[in-house]
Amino acid sequence: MAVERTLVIVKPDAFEKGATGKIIDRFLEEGLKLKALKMFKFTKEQAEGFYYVHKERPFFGELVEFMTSGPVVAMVLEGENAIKRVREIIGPTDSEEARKVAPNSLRALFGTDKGKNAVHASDSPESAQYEICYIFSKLEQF
Ligand code: 3AN
Repeated sequence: MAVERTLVIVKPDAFEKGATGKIIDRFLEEGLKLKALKMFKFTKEQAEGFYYVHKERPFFGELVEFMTSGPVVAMVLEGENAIKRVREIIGPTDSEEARKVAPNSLRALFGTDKGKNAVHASDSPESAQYEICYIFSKLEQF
């Protein structure tokens, strides 16, 4: 299995709840290594660029509005099979479903519904590469 890097964002809802530390700690406890970390607030244009693959989806406007509603904390995590492992740790997109099928997942613990779901994580090697380069410069990655 290959060592991979993936991008995670603590979304504005989880940041506002004060869950950032618990979320980072969960990834570290699961054996992932922290390779980059920063806090910022997306502008509308930056959020639209980050989520460009979803621009035709009906919820795109809502998604951009939510992601620009407050500060976020982004990080790069590294480990064996990290992209799939991190997706398992965060759980299904809809936090209500996550509470039924994966009650210990981060979206079950800290999210509300499909939109306000606490955590973003890259879903493929291609999206991980795009998202890491979008948020972090080479100098900010270890
Ligand atoms: P995931 O983040 O689990 O890969 P996607 O790719 O289906 O989920 O959706 C991207 C993001 O768009 C999700 N993280 C979620 O915040 C938001 N989203 C998905 N479906 C909806 C929806 N029906 N209403 C509002 N926001 C949604």
